Amino acid sequence: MNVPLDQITTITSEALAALAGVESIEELDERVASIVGKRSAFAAVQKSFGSLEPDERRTMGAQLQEARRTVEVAVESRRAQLRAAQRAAMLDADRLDLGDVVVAAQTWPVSLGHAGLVDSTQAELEDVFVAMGFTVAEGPEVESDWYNFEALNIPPAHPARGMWDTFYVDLGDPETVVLRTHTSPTQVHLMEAAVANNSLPIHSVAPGRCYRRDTPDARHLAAFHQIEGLIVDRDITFADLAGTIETFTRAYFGPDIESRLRPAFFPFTEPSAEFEVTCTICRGTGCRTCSNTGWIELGGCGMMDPAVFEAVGIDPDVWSGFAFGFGIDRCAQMKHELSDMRALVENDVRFLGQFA
Ligand code: FA5
Repeated sequence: MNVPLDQITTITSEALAALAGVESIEELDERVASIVGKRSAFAAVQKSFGSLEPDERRTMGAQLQEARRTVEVAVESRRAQLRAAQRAAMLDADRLDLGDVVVAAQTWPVSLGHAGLVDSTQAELEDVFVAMGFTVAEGPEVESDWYNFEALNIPPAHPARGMWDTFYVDLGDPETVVLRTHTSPTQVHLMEAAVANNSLPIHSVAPGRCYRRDTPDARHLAAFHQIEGLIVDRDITFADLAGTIETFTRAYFGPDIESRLRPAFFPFTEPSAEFEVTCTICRGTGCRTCSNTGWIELGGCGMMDPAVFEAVGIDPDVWSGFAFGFGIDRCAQMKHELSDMRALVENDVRFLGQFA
């Protein structure tokens, strides 16, 4: 009987049996030295080969190495099995029971989100003007100098440009493309289109975003919204403008809010006025929001200046009209009594949630 060969067979079967009994990767790491490493039966048997004849020692050494490799492969295969089982157990523990989610959704109301206050105010303003016979138009937020200024009777270097602190876009010649500072350039687009399509008169409003290099404060933002109004028709007078603004104020704010028009200057309207309402924060007694005046300016307005009609090819002897531009954010601020306009852009869910 070949004793060393029997020994190798025996220790190999014992090593494989020991491996099969290992239950975890940690246990495998602890026991691997005694199964196949320096403390194993393989190491002991190898030492005993010192007493064999050289030829037999070589043959038995090769057999022992092969047996040890077999066990090493079995160790790695057992390690892979244990890792897969560990991962499956982890996934099982993490599995989400959809039944639980449904129950959670029923007991924990999930908010669906809603339009922001500026969007909903814009929609309300559009509704009021549509009910008054206006159609709703829109214009681009990036404008050429011509639309934002020149066609509105504000030539280059005119001191009135100082009324609007402008963001310029890095396109074309310097300072020829702007982020619109107001919605008034939409007037020019509407009139040009009406002339091109021979579709005068115009009774339109055009809401949209505007940009100014204004420092945000209680009544100002750098990106804000206006709604422009434009009437071009025959025999339009200042009384039509005043009546339109009065009708709008009552429809949007209700009968309790007072409004007034104060003389003002805009290069594209003559005469021009500023439209103000009683400050809803202090009800007219004066506060930080209205700079202690008791009034808040909502917009500008006036009768169309003949120079603007001429710039777009409308005959001022036949047509007359008026325009206005109200701040949408200001309307929201006054309607909902917000002492600081910055609340509209701070994204505080406690604020937003009040307007669901
Ligand atoms: C204008 O922008 C003129 N285009 C209005 C106009 C239109 C006059 C048509 C005549 C005919 P003004 O700069 O005053 O005017 O702005 C009008 C309104 O926009 C202000 O009363 C205010 O309600 C709002 N507004 C202006 N700047 C800001 C700002 N930085 N943040 C929030 N609202 C603003």
